[in-house]
Amino acid sequence: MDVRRISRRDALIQSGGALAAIAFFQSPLFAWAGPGETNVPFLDQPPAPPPPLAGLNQLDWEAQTPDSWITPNEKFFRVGHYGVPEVDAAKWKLEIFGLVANPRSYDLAAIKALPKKEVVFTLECSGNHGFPFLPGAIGNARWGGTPLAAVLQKAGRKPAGAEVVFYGADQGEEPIQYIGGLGDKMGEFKAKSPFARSMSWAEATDPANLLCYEMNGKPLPAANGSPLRLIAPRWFGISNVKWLTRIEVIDSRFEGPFQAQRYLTVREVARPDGSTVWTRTAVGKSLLKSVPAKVTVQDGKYRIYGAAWGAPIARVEVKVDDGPWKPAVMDKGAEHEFAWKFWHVDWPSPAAGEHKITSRAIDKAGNVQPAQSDPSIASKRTYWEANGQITRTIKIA
Ligand SMILES: Nc1nc2c(c(=O)[nH]1)N[C@H]1C(S)=C(S)[C@@H](COP(=O)(O)O)O[C@H]1N2
Ligand SMILES: [Mo]
Repeated sequence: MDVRRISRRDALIQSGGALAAIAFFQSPLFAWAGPGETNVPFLDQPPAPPPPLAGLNQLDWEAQTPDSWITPNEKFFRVGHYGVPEVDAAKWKLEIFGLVANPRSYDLAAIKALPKKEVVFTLECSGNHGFPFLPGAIGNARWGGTPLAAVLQKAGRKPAGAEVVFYGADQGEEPIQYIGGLGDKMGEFKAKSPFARSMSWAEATDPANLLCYEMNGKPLPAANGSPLRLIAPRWFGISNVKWLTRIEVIDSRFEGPFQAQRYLTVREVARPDGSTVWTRTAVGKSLLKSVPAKVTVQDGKYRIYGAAWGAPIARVEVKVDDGPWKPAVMDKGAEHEFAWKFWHVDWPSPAAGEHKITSRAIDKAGNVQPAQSDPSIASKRTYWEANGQITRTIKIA
């Protein structure tokens, strides 16, 4: 049996002996702090989020342990723009309609009767690290459901069908601006709007996408979208529509508020002549990213642990203060395309005093996670898509 492919908990059950468990726990394959290692807390602790965001249930990077590669359901972050809607699973239906040859609706039993597939995927909110109070809107789970592509193909796209819209059961009031008529002033009214996001037909039929009803082997929790959500492993959290009730195929781009209004990245981009031009682009696909998660000490020897995700990760490098970039040891996750990778670097004997620790991920295409000074980050005037390199500060006694 290949021990690298089973979780520590499985190993404990299968080994059935405390000695084996201890040996396993100390194995270098399971980094992220074994017994004897003590946390050295970062000096730059995040401030508390504003009250409306208090229920986010953020990941605490410094509390991660050897078991933390999978985030337990009760520790998984939660974002719901309109709160958690009440959905009665017994009456719930998923409707597939619009520009399809065979519109139909599924109840939960019909969805569960379809072929089952699982994916380990690290879901990150596109606002993560965009604010000082939001460093933990991320988690890694084993999601279970049925491939979306087969359901869409069975519905059959009509020739004019271009875009697939995913509607949640949750809705809220969104402002609509209008001009009443020639010479009239601008006005605004509020309109009920369901949470919705879209993808092109090609993106929606990506074999990675799941109609998901299970999270880490348990029924999907209400806060995470039960009875059914979209899991779209190449995308930021926002596209992973929860409480899914309707899928509509339309002939033009979808312009709902979470697609075309609220989730835009605005940049002030420098032009060669010294002027700037303001751009707006949609937030959607995940971006290459890493963080230094925690520092530990054991017998005077320090170690930096972290994670990397958002693109196919090739390697991670770590820099202390203005020193050289040093390669990290990749510990866990390599075999899971869409899951975060855990890594560590030894920091044998740091000098006493304050230090800055920065990590950067490099993907398989050779792209490097941008520095904060990189134009893609420095020109940003909104907080989404904050995938710039992250620096943490620590004091060594
Ligand atoms: N229906 C619906 N789906 C939604 C949202 C929402 O408000 N309503 N929020 C999105 C955002 S912004 C994120 S980050 C993820 C969070 O998923 P989680 O709550 O399971 O962590 O759900 C996404 N799906
Ligand atoms: Mo999000």
